[in-house]
Amino acid sequence: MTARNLVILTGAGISAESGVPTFRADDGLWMGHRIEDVATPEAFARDPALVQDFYNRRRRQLAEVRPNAAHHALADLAARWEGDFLLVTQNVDDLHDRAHAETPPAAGFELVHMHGELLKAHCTRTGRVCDWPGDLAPQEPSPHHPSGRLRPHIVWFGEMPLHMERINAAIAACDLFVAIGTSGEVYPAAGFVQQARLAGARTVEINLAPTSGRRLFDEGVYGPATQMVPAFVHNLMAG
Ligand code: BV8
Repeated sequence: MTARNLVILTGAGISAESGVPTFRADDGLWMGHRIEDVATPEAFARDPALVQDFYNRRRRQLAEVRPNAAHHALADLAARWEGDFLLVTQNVDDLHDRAHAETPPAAGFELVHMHGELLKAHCTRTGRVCDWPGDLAPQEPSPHHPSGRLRPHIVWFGEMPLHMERINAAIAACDLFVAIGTSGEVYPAAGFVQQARLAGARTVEINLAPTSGRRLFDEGVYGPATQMVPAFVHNLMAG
């Protein structure tokens, strides 16, 4: 079967070899923090300085990392794919964006950050999003509302992910769904593969090692993303 409509979901594993730490270190901490202490609205209300500092450090780190061969392979695929191709990333880094800027995609391609973006902030009163490459102060005044503050444009636990209608529609119409570098621990992203199966799509998991959701995929490809993704893209384009 030649695939026409493609949905690829990426997670922290695709950025790991660029030097961006994944979320679940062995001790279950996230860069030394418990998730509930840095990635929830309650954490931000309780300790805005801690949360802003956590994201400021990660935002500054983007200047030191670059897209890797896996990001570039997906950009090559996006440039050559003749059908629809939605790339859904859970990552808040800009490595996919930079790879596609270097290799402009074909018309049927779209990239969405379902958990937000480190290089953006939004107003706590209006929700308006703005580019923000620098640090955010604990009580960063918002340019969009006199009593608003700027917070990281990040989807925290308990908040609704972004672009869900677009994502659900693309999965319902896809004939190939590929998950790359994600542990499948976080919902609703972890449920996308079941939606793709219901849509009749072929499903592939590409990861360093089999995940707990392995049995949900028709096919598993295991090894470092910088080796597995270019090979997968080559085979896919070879038909
Ligand atoms: C919501 C931004 C509802 C923060 C993130 C059931 C249904 C719905 C919700 C829930 C549910 N059960 C529980 C929930 C609640 C919760 C949830 O899923 N909790 C988990 C902990 C159980 N979900 C939510 O809260 C979501 N919101 O459901 O809202 C709602 C409904 C109505 C109204 C309002 C709300 C929001 C979730 C988003 C949270 N924000 N990110 C930030 O980045 O700072 S999630 C964050 O963690 C990441 O974005 C990412 O998505 C996730 C980490 O997952 P991965 O990317 O997979 O990374 P991980 O480290 O886990 O795995 C890395 C993988 O890479 C591994 O498999 C590893 O083997 C592999 N790897 C490593 N190196 C390599 C490699 N692979 C290849 N090559 C390598 N070199």
